[in-house]
Amino acid sequence: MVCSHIEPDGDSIGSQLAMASLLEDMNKEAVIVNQDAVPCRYRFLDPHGAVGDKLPEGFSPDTAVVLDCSHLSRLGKVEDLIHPQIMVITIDHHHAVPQPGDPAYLDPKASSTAELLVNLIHELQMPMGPLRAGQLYAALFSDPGGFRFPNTTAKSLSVAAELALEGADPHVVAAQILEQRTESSLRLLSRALGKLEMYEDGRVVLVSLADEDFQQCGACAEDAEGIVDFLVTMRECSVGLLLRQAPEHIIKVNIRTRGKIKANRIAETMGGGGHPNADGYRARGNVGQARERALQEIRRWL
Ligand SMILES: [Mn+2]
Repeated sequence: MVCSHIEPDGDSIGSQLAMASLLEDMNKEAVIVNQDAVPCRYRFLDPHGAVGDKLPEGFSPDTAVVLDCSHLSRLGKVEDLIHPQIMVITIDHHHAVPQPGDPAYLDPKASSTAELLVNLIHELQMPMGPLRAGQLYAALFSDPGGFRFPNTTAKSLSVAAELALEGADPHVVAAQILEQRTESSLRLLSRALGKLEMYEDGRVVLVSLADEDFQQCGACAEDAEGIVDFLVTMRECSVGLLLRQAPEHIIKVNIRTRGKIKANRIAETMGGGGHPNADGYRARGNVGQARERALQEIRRWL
């Protein structure tokens, strides 16, 4: 089984699809399992619905390939499928915690998990092929925010060029990932921009969205994607924060940062921890409490 973190992103989905097809080419039966569904913007990568949320009846994996996931707890419910007798292969570009005694391929200097998979394909002397090239290109493109974040490196761009030569279409991938907004997501963005809160002379820009904001825009949770990225484009801003009410007194906090301040440093102390520029965590309580705690933590790092 090939699994990745809760709320999977482009690097998760693209890398998982490429890994599963690689395993199949090696005559291994591979199933992709994630707790959460493929976000709309990455569904073009999985037209046949290969990414599932449970194992098929009678399928008992002997190996779990865990991609782009810094800790098994980040698998959510999928962690329960990993019995002690299952070998866990960890492949990640975060500071991941591998299972003791099990194989791992970790490189925190790599731009993305996809970049590591390209290296692995070379090492195994397996063919790339246009399908895998497209999946891996999408992952490689999306993790550094469309080649904008600091993890955009000469190496990742040269891997991107290689994947384009192998048949990935950069224009199609960018258009699918960045230019497929729904009306409801635009309405939600407009509502969010109407609720801007500035702190620390604009170095922190915050928006909190309640259930009624989503309802009145006809928006779903996924429509909030990209709002926090928009906040951090303001000239003075170092930290963009989006607080979203979720059921059961949970507030989902999304953080984007730029400059010296690191989103994962802020998120780590609150139980998150992942990307240096884009991270998140879940807080208990109401929006006011979540806002205060987040601002308190951010002021330590500003
Ligand atoms: Mn990643």
